[in-house]
Amino acid sequence: MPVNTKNRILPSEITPPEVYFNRRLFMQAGLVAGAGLALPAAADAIPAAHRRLGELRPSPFSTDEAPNTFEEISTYNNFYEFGTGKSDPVRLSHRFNPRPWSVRVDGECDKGGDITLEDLLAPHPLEERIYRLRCVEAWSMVVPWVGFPLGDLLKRFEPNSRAKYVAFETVYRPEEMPGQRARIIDWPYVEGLRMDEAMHPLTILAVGIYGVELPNQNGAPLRLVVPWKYGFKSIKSIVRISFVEEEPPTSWSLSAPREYGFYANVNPEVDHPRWSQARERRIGAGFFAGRQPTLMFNGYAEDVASLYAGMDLQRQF
Ligand SMILES: Nc1nc2c(c(=O)[nH]1)N[C@H]1C(S)=C(S)[C@@H](COP(=O)(O)O)O[C@H]1N2
Ligand SMILES: [Mo]
Repeated sequence: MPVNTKNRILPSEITPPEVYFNRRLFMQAGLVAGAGLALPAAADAIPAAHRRLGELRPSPFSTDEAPNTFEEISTYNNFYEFGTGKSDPVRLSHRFNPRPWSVRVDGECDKGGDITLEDLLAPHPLEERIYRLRCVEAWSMVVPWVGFPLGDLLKRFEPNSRAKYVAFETVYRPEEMPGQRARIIDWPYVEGLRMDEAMHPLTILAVGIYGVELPNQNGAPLRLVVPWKYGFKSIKSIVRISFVEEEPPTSWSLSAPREYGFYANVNPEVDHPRWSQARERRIGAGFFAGRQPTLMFNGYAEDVASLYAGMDLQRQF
């Protein structure tokens, strides 16, 4: 592993490599061959402070692309609650304490209420899902998430027939989240999905990366991951899930409606008003890798294109 003198990790802090059995098996089988110099170097360099999440089932939905390193995934973040710089979240999220945690579930459902993180997780076996994350800023990463399908959770609350959308809200704790003490956006961060998007088997709630609990900067203790949409839909540190009848407001379309729509499906054919979305820079790929083409629905078109049949994706972006 390349020596990084700034963030050197002591051998005693390193999670045993068997945690990362999946990726190692991929590598042994040559399934990530071709990644060449871009092979993640520090997959097993996970500080011991991050608790392991036990047995994980591998998912058939995983991409076979080489994951970014733990360090890349946990030091290059968008989490404006901790500041707008990519390195702000890792530097400024130490005071954030995601435990204990509970989530309020309300709106158009028969079994809403407050649920603790433990009760929320208990019935759901955790999986590893290796997904591309495509940020609207035209960079991407490959992240080995740990999570379970959001739809499995939503069903437990028995949404009624008026539940057409699901709205999500991030925690508001300005004393622990320095970015919230500035008016960067209207806090709390809010997001939403149409019901069929929320129930889609590719949509997950993540509680970890690389087999350990989510670092604060990645949205501890619970965040959404919607792999065919731009990264901003994947709302972090969720405290509220509401079933609603009308399309809910979302933070980015509230602050710049011309630039960010509700759907935010990854689409190389619809440019951002200020830049192209046709290509993306893979974080950590190195200078020689160049930019790679962005795929329609981030490569998940076969699975999700039917959700948008008949919609004009140039207008409903
Ligand atoms: N609450 C909240 N969630 C958020 C954001 C944010 O600023 N606040 N940023 C979004 C954006 S723009 C991206 S690209 C992803 C980044 O996730 P990562 O830092 O785990 O890679 O989180 C999304 N979720
Ligand atoms: Mo993003």
